[in-house]
Amino acid sequence: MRIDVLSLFPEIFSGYLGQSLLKRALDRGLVDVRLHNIRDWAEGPHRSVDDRPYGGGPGMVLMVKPVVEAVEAVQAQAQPAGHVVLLTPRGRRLDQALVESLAAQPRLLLVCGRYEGFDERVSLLLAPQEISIGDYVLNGGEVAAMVIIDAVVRLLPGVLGDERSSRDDSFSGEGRLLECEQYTRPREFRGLRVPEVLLSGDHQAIARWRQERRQQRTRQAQTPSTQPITPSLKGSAP
Ligand code: 6GU
Repeated sequence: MRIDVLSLFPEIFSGYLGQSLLKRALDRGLVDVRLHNIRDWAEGPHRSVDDRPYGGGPGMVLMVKPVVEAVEAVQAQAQPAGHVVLLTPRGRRLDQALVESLAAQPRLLLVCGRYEGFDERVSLLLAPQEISIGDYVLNGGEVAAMVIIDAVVRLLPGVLGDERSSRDDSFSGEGRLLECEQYTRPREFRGLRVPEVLLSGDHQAIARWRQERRQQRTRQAQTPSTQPITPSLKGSAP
């Protein structure tokens, strides 16, 4: 997959892309991420990318010309054309189903806004998919684009060592249940013991227990409550 990122602050991405799973995926050629600075398509002595809104009001608006011309120039750099995504708080809320549909694209073009938003003609001309990562306002789309890159890349074939681990993730697959709790050594820490069933070697019983826990955790996450979603580990086994 190729991912083109268009931003006024492309440097924001390098640190994150240079670490861990994303770095490994890039090094192995499983994904090709290209960063582009929208300001490279700005004109005039000040290379302006934003201006005051017509009709007045606070803040600045991203200008249509540099954004649209940047997208067109970046599209022309490679085949096939990228699926254009505009990161904006007014977009469709990101969830795992949307991440899966993005991961099925051969190429993505992620356009990050800053300031009070894009000139509306960006949407009219590019007909992008508009995506938000939640109901709160960020200073720009860069962190949202990184969220998308992170969530998409781990679904690409070969990125995770074990293909089962993304299938079993929270929100994935049948019913989109949360993951169940997990434990590793030691068997007991500060009086908290690993549930006995996980030590039993009875694979059917373990699978049954895990499925029950996934269902229970999902139900509890959907119910507003201050209760912990982990059962008490003190005392006897469940
Ligand atoms: Cl994609 N952009 C901005 N600026 N704020 C957001 C967002 C995106 N998603 C949630 N809040």
